[in-house]
Amino acid sequence: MTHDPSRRPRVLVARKLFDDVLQPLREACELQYNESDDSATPQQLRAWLRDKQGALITGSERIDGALLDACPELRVVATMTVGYDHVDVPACAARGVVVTHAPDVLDETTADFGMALLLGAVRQIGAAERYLREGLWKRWSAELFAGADLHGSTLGIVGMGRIGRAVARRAALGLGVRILYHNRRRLDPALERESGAEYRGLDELLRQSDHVLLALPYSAEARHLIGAAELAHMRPGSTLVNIGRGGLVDEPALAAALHSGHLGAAGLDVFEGEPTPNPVLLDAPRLLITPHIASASLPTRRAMVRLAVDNLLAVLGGGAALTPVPAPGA
Ligand code: 8YV
Repeated sequence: MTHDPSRRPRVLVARKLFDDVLQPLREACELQYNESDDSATPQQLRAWLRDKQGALITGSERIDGALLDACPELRVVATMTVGYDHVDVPACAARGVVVTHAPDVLDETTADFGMALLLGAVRQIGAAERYLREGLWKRWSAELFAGADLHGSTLGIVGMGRIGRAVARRAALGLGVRILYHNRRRLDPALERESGAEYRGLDELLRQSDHVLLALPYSAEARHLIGAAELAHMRPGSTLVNIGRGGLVDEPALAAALHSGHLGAAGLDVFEGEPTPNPVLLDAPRLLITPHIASASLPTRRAMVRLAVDNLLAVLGGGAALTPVPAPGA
C-alpha cells in the first residue's frame, strides 16, 4: 500500500476510537495508538507525530504550522469530523500535506439532534426535568414551563449545507414549519425549491423567524456572527440554537438576552472554551446545553472514523483522498 512495500507507513491515531474500525489501518500501517481517551497535549502530539506520515485526529487535536514544521514526513491529516477549524488548512497546503474530513456520513444524525435540541429548548425540557428532580414540583399550574410552539412556526436556518437542509426537511415535513435560510452562497434554484426554503439576508432572517438555528462551520469571518446587535433583532420570545461551533455566538450577549427575557430560550450543543462552559452560560435561564454530541450515534461515529481510515489508506497508498477538505479560498 506504500510506494516502497518493505516500509509500512507510520500513522498516529490520536485518540481512543473504535478498535475494529481501525483494523484495516493496523494491517497496512505501523500504528501508534493513543488508547487513553484523553486528548493529546500539544507537546505529546508534536512528539508522537514527529516521524509519522499519517495522522487520524478528532476535533480536539490542533494542527498548525509550527506543529507541521516539526513533522517533516507528514503527508496526510485525516480528521474524523466534518468541521476542520482545528486544522490550519493553508499551512498544510503550503507544506503539501493533504487534509481530509468526514462530510455526509453524519448529516442525518446531526439533524436529528438539531431537532431534539430545538424542541428541547423551545419546550424547556432540561429545566423542567431539573425542577422535577430537585423536588420543586408541588402542583400543576397552567403556566408552568409554558413557552412557545415549534409546529407551525417560522424557523430561520443559518448555514444551509447538508446538515441545515436535513434539519429543514424534518421541520417542514414533520411539523409544518416555514423555513427561511441564510447562507454564504444562495442555493441553486433546484435545491432551493426542493428544500422549500426561502432565502433571506441575515438581518431579515433574524427579524422574521420565531426560532433560529445555526448550522454553519466556524471561520474567522463568522466569529460572533450572533452578538448583542443580532440578538436584539431577533423576535421577542424567540429561540436560538447552535449546532455549528461555539465561536459563532457571543456568549455573554446570549446570556444577557436570556436574563432580560428578550429570548424565549436557547439550545447550545457547542460553546467556546469546550469542554468548560463559560459560567455566564450555566447561570442563564432557559438554556439547554449539551456536550457537543450532535453526531453521537454509534453507527454515525463509527462511519466517521471509517471514512477517516479510508482517506488515510487512499492517500498513503498513493491515491487521491476520498473527501479532501475544500481548497483554501474555495
Ligand atoms: C464531532 C463535529 O463530534 O464533525 C464535526 O465537525 O462537530 C462533531 O461531529 C466533534 O467535532 C468531535 O470533536
